[in-house]
Amino acid sequence: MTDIRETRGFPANPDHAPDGPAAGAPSSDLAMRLHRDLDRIWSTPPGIGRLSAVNHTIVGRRFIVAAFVFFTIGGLLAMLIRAQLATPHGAFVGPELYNQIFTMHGSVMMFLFAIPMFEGVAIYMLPKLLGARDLAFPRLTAYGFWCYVFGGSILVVAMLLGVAPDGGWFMYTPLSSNTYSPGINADVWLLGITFVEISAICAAVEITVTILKMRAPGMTIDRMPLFAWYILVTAGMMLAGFPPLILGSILLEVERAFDLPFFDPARGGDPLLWQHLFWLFGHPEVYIIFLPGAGMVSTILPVMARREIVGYTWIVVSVVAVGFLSFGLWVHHMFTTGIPHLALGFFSAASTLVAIPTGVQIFSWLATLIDGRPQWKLPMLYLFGFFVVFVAGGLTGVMVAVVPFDWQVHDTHFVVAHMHYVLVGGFVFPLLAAAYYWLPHVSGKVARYPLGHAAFWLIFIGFNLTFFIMHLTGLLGMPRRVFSYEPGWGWDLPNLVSSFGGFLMTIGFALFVVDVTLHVRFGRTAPRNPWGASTLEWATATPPAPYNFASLPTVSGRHPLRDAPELPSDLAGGRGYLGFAREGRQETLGIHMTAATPDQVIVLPGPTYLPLFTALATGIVFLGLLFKVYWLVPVGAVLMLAMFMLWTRSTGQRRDGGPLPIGRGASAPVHSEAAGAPSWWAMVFTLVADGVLFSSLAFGALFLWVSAPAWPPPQVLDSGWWVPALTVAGLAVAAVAGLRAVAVNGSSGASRSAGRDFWLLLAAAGHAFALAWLVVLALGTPDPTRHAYGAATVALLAYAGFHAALGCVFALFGLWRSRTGHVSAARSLDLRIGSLWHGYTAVTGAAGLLLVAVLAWLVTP
Ligand code: HEM
Ligand SMILES: [Cu+2]
Repeated sequence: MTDIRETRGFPANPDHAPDGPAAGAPSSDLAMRLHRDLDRIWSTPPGIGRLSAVNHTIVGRRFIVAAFVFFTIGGLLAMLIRAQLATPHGAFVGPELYNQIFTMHGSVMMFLFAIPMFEGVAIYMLPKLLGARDLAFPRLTAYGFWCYVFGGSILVVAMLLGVAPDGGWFMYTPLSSNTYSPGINADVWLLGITFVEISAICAAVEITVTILKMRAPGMTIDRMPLFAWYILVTAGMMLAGFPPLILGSILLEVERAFDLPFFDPARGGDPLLWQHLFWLFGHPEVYIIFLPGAGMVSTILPVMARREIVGYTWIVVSVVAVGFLSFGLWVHHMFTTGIPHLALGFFSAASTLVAIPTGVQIFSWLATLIDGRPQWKLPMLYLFGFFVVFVAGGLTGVMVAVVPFDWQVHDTHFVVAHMHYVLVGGFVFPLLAAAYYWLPHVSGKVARYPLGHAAFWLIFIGFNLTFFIMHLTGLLGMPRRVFSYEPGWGWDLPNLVSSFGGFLMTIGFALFVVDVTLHVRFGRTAPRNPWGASTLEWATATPPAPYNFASLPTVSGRHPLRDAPELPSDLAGGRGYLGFAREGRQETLGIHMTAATPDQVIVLPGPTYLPLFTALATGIVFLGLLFKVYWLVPVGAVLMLAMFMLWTRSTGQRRDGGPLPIGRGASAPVHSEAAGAPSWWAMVFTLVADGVLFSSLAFGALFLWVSAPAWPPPQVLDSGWWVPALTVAGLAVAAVAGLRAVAVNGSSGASRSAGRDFWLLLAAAGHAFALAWLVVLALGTPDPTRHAYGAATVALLAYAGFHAALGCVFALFGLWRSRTGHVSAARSLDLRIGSLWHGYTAVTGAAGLLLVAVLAWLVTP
């Protein structure tokens, strides 16, 4: 309660706030003027200008709508599948088209619906839940959105042209290699999905930084809303889970385009490497989809049960545990590939183990319901659906974790049933609950007609009809991914029932769409906080203003709105932090990660077309690769780089500001003068993801050496020791020079700027020097198309080369920023970010070269 006593009585506008309303006016006028000023500063231009939107509320909504459109496309494809399988000898589509349909259904649902939908909800909700005005990197939000839409469009357009991917959503080699998939279909998948993954990585970095650095003052991590915990863990898993897939896709595309045989067993490659890389991503992926769903359950259920969640700490611990455990399970998708018995036993046991933390959450939810006073409102109904469906899916999950059982049902419709029970149960039902729970927030309205109930029963009954029966169809031996079957095998009736159920479910979803449309068009005005929730998103106006809060809250517990019911009006009255408009800048607060005290004013960029143009440039790169017009690739890449440079023109300051008043008698420096600025952390987390990519590559090289047939290679790289040594020396010089530049920049003295510029130039030179030697090494590598050894070596060298080249850019960028006055002793952010890159490049470069040397030594006869 203390926070609100502090809040009350604070002037809406501290005198020192530069262009706030004048002191002395009546307080409601002050508040009105504040809202007007903030509105002007934070608004997105109308008309065509909407393409320049970077605001999280707008872009989050766009993500959600786009993901729903893709869900509809995936759903229509599912209906085609069910129409085809409804009767034996179905005649809707032939085998080729059927392959495309189920591949696109799976890929669209996983990559273009589930992940972006969760990103959209997180992007829309997080700042509001945490008490901030936007995410850490609004332009990155928008860039991610465009990458997602463009990448997804490539897939959909390919489908309309009849060249959609057709190798299944997990694209196993050798089926997806050139020999068996000669057309463009597989390339569409590899490039389209990688394009979309860029947006996933952007979102993961930005979500992580936002949660760690931009919570409301006082919101220590043990006071964070559970949804933020789930999203934080999910984002961390994306940083570690997506890089293996991105790497795998790049390697497979390189194999397809340039014949480097990473996955070709005749030339030292191994198709199992693809399976490892894919499932290193793929298994965490199912938790990346489930955890946000569970986060929605943990948010909505206590409100519906009118009781605080039971076992907050237990839930947090189990979510973190799931995050870690899920990376040790991937091999359970490969039980039938002939792996050693010991590994079978280990991964089988580990797989049943995840049932424990998942069980902990289920019991917490049940305890909350039992001990609370649940109300049967619409979101609760969908939560009920979640419980039934998800628990059933969990049970069949334990069944398929048992190896002998899995051997029986592998690749049958039993697995299709299991997978949909967990995915639809774990994500779609919570999502529908969340839709009804948060719709009043998005639209400011409550529904007039009770269509949501009818939709629920249609979806729930339809779903179980479709998929419960499918367990049986699977046990009767019907394989998945077959387009037709013979009558009289006992599969006729169950398939017909499944298809009937599928159409029932579709009618349910259609009703949901109708309901939401009616709600938005004709709903009644919602009361503030209609469910009586205690989290901060309900402290905003509904629908929310683009700045969310006219001033920023302080929290002193897990239930800010319950502890201080007057908080919304206090914030709207400008009596929290930053309750003023300063120099027309979009400002929000950054906090110390653990102490949760304000430690910086984060200045955010406004609307701009640059994210859209950058995504278009990225699209040029991908289209160049897809259509094998390779000269387009560097053109697009240079354009991209130039755009990113333009982004930075409006970033940072050209003068030292010192501590700025932030209201409530406190002050903090602007982020470019703070030690732990969001962009510094963003670089750290980007490098974490990058490090996982490097480790996956190293794993791949060693895996091929250990397991692939046709080793050792006929020839090895014979470079002597001094070329690698010179390369590492160049990278080391760059890293040290980067550190020196930061140190000299922070010193006082006449030669400060000259010294800094010298070190930056030296860093660039070090990278260039290393890059030249890396090229020499690559040219000396035995023909990479002849054996996977050469291919792996070239891949390792290319990785180091790419980083050295960008290192050069970073160093020169630092120099440019220094010359344009963006760098001072107090403002060293650009140099420190560069220095992180230089250090990372030196470490991975040295490790990569060591691996190249070791590999050469190991395989020398
Ligand atoms: C809307 C209701 C849905 C229906 C009726 C449906 C139906 C099906 C069917 C019949 C298959 C098997 C195709 C075959 O093996 O021949 C399938 C595969 C699949 N579904 Fe769904 N599905 C639905 C929703 C979803 C959702 C929401 C997701 C994910 C979030 C999803 C993910 C997948 C995946 C990953 C596959 C495997 C594709 C492959 O074998 O490559 N489905 N679906
Ligand atoms: Cu798995």
